[in-house]
Amino acid sequence: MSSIKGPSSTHFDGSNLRIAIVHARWNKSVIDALVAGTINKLKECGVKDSNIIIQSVPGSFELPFACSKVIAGSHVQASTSSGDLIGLSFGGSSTSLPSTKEPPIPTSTVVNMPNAPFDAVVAIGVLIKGSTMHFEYICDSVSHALMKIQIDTGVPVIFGVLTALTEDQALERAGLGRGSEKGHNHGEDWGLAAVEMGTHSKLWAEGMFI
Ligand code: DLZ
Repeated sequence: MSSIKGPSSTHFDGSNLRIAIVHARWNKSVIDALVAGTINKLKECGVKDSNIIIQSVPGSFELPFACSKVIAGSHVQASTSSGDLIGLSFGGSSTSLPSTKEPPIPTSTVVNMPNAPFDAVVAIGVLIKGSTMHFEYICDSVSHALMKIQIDTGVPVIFGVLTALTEDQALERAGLGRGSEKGHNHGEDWGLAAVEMGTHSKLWAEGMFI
């Protein structure tokens, strides 16, 4: 029997949106699939490659701080006079759980600073319940903090944090199920939600309620 869960479909044009993805690196295979699913949908909605900015942090607990800083930084970028400026490039994004790979070393490069702040941020993390209370504390604090950031900044923060009781649950929510049921990649929903909320937010800020 098909499920009634999930939002009904709509289409929003993301071609003039700038979106940040901030993801944790714990539980890498699941994270990678979710980030890929998010990017696929952003692109399908017309968001340009150059307008998708990806940053990573060690774990989900770091997501609220990172989202807050990334939003603030994009306002600084936007208010900086346009033209080529010296910026920092961080290379590839996803690493492993907790990564044994060296984090990318920022290198100084000439970049064209964009003149628009982020229209939405997608915060992606995968929390899998262990045998301690760690899971409960992180789930609770991260979800509250992400909600507070979007309300305080006025920039939509998409809640891309999976809170799974088992590894199998996490895999299925990224479309990687081990059994015959592969599940659905929730990253796709988050990409669509980012474009929808980014579009709404831009229009609502102008008093347009289409
Ligand atoms: C410590 C920890 C644990 C036990 N589990 C997870 C997890 O399942 N998913 C995740 O994203 N992060 C986990 N972390 C790391 C914390 O989020 C955080 O990075 C560290 O406590 C350092 O602040």
